[in-house]
Amino acid sequence: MNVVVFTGGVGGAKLCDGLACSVGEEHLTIIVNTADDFELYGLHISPDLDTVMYTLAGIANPVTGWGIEGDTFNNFDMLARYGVSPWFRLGDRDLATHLLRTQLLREGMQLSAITRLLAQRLGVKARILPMTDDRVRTVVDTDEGLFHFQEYFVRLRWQPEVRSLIYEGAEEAHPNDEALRAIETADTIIIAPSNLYLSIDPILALPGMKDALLNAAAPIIAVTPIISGEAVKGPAAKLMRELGVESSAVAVAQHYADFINGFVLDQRDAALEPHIASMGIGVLVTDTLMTDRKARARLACEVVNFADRLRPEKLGGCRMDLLPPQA
Ligand code: FO1
Repeated sequence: MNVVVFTGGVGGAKLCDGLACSVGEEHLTIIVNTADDFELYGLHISPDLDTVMYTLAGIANPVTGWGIEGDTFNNFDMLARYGVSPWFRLGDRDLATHLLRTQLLREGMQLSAITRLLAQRLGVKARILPMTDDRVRTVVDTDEGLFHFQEYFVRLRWQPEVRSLIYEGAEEAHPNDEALRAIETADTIIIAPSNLYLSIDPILALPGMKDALLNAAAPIIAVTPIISGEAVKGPAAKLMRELGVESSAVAVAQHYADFINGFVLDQRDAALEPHIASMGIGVLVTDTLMTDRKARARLACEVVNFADRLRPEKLGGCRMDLLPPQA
């Protein structure tokens, strides 16, 4: 049972956590967006890689979803004493990740190898794969000018009106080979409830990635990031409206329509099921809000079993009765 997930951001990491509980980390390959990566004080920061890694290691900040639970910000306070207060806050423990990653990159190690090392050291058994080892950066073209992703997302709290998105470097980048092989041999492929433009599209923009999905034997299931026209968290719905797209689950299904076989729709949008089904896409209607770890595992189990129903031959899906008690 090889499950491959495309993810970025906090919402996607929650589903990965649920999948780790329900199908088992050893069966999980997570392909992560790195176009949010960011340099600060000379440190290479990979927020989406760290959010998935910390979440699976059980040390993620449960309130923000990013950074480390219980982390302190003494470094931040000392910077403030120097009259410097960066709008991007790095926790003291979180700093260790950036220091080590940056040092290993400088020594010539690839981001994928570094990620494997850090995840192993945190006891994470799932395979966490950066979408590429090359430099790809999301640039946001807005009514207030061009901004790098973190400036738009954090400093400007995604308020500027977006005209277009550029995935700088995507055309020249090479998709992670291990990710391409994982897609080829997957039993199930899941597009997590991440931001379609900021987390998933940068991965799909890599040469060969979309073809890999189109040629995949596995059923491909997308989980909606939009419920009742709004995002669970973040700018997805606002971006859709600014890019002239209706902010609905139907529009998300349409965005992925050329390569998905199934779509997980939130029960609050059950009325949209016939419209999505009319696109030739299987639809699972369920509660997609992951309010706690049990909800994450339940949703993950439903998604995998939904994929099994869409796949001609049966494969052992996951069973709620097998879930570990702490899930
Ligand atoms: N998001 C914020 O809104 N404010 C921050 O100060 C901030 C710091 C930060 C540090 C490390 C890290 O891995 C993530 C951090 N994030 C912060 C979240 C980050 O902007 C987002 O996780 C992604 O880039 C979007 O998914």
